[in-house]
Amino acid sequence: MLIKTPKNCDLKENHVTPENVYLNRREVLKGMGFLGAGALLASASAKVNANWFTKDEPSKFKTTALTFTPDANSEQLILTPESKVTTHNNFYEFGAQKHQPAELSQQFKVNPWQLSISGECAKPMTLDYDDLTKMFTLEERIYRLRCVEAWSMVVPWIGFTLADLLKKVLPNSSAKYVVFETLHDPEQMPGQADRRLGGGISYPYVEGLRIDEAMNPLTLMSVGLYGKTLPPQNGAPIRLVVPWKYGFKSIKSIVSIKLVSEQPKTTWQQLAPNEYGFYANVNPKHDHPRWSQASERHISTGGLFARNRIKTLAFNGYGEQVAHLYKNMDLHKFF
Ligand SMILES: Nc1nc2c(c(=O)[nH]1)N[C@H]1C(S)=C(S)[C@@H](COP(=O)(O)O)O[C@H]1N2
Ligand SMILES: [Mo]
Repeated sequence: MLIKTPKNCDLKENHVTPENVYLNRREVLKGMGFLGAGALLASASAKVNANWFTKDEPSKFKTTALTFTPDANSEQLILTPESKVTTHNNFYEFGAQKHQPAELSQQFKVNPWQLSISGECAKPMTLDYDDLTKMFTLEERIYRLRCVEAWSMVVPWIGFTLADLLKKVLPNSSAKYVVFETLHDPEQMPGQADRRLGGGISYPYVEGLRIDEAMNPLTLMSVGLYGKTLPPQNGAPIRLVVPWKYGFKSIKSIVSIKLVSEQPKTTWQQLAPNEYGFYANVNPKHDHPRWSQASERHISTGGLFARNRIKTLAFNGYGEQVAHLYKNMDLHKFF
């Protein structure tokens, strides 16, 4: 695998180690007598105690290894540690705080799964769970991910292009836009059952692309990251990744893809149309009404006290591949 990992010595232990591993390690040390009663009391939170006194760990979602072609063009990008990619998430269906999706999604059922591709096309179809990883040759794509909240990561996704998928259903000439929908299942997704936990969004989460954006070779349907199937918090079993747009376009846990003739109303645009546009192209020159988009906090190496402030790039650095899609458009009007 052609994956560049940051040097561990740059990072604080509790920064790079998933929390359950971190806590287990403490348990081992305690068992060996390295941590005395003082240490035990000092960190006595309910959660840690539960881990120490009962042997049953909260059962964790199981991912499986994938076979894929490594990213041949991995550039100079340093990957964000896997433990950050899978614990600092936006997935409001599992809670609107960054740590909640990883905590509240581990029982999420992804198999069986059905993804329908329908609408303005000659051959609509439905994929089941096995199709998602078996229908196409999987490839790795190392992409920058830029959230509209002005933080960013670098993630080694695995998947296939949306173009390859759409070609299978034979879109017709009325297919001008593509609409995506996330699963709606309040029993499994606590943020859909509790408006406060779910950040006040009305579900299902909906996103959309123009057909030429959807067909661009950068636009990825991702089924994995870091060599394995996606964990639920990152959008298992299949999610979109559009690297030149703000992260909210990259909709997770998709059950429906529909080819349509009209521009769809998308979740964030409907919630606050003056703050979140349909296009949502990363643009350092177009500020969010409540904050600047000129720079971003990069989540990678550097530990807790590093500033990690970097300049935001137009189209998140992918202008060469996508700027032509917006040639005659006013990017302040169509933000
Ligand atoms: N269904 C759904 N998809 C979603 C979101 C969400 O809340 N629900 N959040 C979006 C936002 S704001 C971002 S930044 C990315 C984050 O993806 P990651 O958690 O894998 O980094 O997912 C996007 N996809
Ligand atoms: Mo985001």
